[in-house]
Amino acid sequence: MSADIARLIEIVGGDNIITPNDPQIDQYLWDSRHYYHGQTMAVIFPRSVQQIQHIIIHCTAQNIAIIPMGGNTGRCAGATPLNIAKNIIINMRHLNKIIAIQPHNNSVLVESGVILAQLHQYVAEYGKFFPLNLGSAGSCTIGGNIATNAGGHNTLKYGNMRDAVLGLEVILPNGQIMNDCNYLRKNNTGYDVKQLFIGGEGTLGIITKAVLKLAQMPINLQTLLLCADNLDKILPVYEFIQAHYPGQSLALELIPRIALDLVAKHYGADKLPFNQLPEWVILWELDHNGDSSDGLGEMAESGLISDGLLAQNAKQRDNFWQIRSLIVEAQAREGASIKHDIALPIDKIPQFINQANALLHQIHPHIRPYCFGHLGDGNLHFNLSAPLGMDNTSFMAMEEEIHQKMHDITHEYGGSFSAEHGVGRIKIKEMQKYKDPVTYQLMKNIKNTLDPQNIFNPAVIF
Ligand code: FAD
Ligand code: 2HG
Ligand code: ZN
Repeated sequence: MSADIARLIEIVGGDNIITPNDPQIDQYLWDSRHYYHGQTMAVIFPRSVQQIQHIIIHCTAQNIAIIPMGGNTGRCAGATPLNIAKNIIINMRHLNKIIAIQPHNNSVLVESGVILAQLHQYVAEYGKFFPLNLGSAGSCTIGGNIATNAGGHNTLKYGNMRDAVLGLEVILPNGQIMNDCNYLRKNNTGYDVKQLFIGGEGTLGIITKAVLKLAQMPINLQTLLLCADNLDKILPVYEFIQAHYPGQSLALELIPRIALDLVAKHYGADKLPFNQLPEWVILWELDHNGDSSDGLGEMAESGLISDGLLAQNAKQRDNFWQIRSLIVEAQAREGASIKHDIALPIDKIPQFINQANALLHQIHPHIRPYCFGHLGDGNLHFNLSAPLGMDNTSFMAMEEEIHQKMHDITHEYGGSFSAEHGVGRIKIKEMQKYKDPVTYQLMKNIKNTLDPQNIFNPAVIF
């Protein structure tokens, strides 16, 4: 056993570490899509902040890279140790206590290994609502949500994870603990340093605790599927909803027919509540003190939608949401996919989709584009599956060219090559190409100041 492993065992105990001779280790070496595979000296499961502090001090002294890991559901291989000689993974799953809720302050203090869905359940018992919601809620952690500044379904009304964070505790690369567990809504006391760790993708330290903002539980939640015959209807529907239900929409999710076909193919046509599949569906969820079927009627009469369904009960609501979340799984069943997680000005979305589809058609006429996502905040998941009959390797050989072309036009539209999933280890080239150079240099300066040895998540973001 190496001296490093002996020291790490001394810190956390032999039961809280796994090393490469243990076959269990493999699950921690893959990214969530099972595309990227890394190597590590050890996966460590600390049980206290002090243990993490000691691990960091040891790793900094010995130049061992540290990869923070939450639920390992991230989409950019940010928690996967690729091509790094000496590294350990710190998995946060044991730091999973909800420490205290302050119902009158609408806030909650949690350890960063708390699973998102557990927080949802816990605060619901107090009549409170934690708005961040993602398809991975059952396994992603609050620390991972903060480190990626996760977005998800409810950004339209509540913003990203950043908007939910009041305070943080972070252990820095030099082993110091930054205690900024602030509960205040107003606190103008110089630079808001915690913002660096939100969306920092584990490159500047480990988030150990967070104070999060809660909302009141929506009491009149209504969930609808709106069917549109063509892409030109999408913006008018969006505008109608914003004008007639101002501030009430939580989610507006876009689903193309090709994705519905895929859900039917893999999970059965009975998952879909339509007689005939519409070209486009908008999944709309709102908190509205009235009957939103009035709006449905108006949209249908004015020709904006061809049909619309209002969920009549919780089971039907779950079914509507299941259709949306099954798209990701159904596409995985089709084999390799080339993914784009892009943000666009909302009013440019239909034009962008048409142009991107034309471009993809030129690259290969039979690429299957599954363009779905968070219409409400302008975030498309423009994910591609291989032409039928093409093997994964030949398809993935086109990945770089396709990424370049798709991200170039995204940039031309004033968009971003990463809306909510981050940069991780897989969008480094895009960072160099599209990020404003002065901002990029400032980011590097910050990294060098906080982590001069490049211990934390080397080769993530930069
Ligand atoms: P991990 O994957 O473990 O880590 C992600 C990054 O954060 C890594 O760089 C890691 O080093 C760092 N990190 C993790 N914990 C810490 C910590 N305590 N301190 C410092 N750094 C840390 N994302 C969205 O934004 N919106 C969606 O709608 C969405 N839907 C998804 C649906 C599915 C089915 C899946 C599989 C993923 C989805 N994701 C989505 C991506 C992913 O779930 C989020 O990025 C999530 O926030 C990652 O949390 P995690 O705990 O799994 O983090
Ligand atoms: C979603 O919105 C997620 O479903 C995942 O962000 C998308 O894996 C994906 O491409
Ligand atoms: Zn998403």
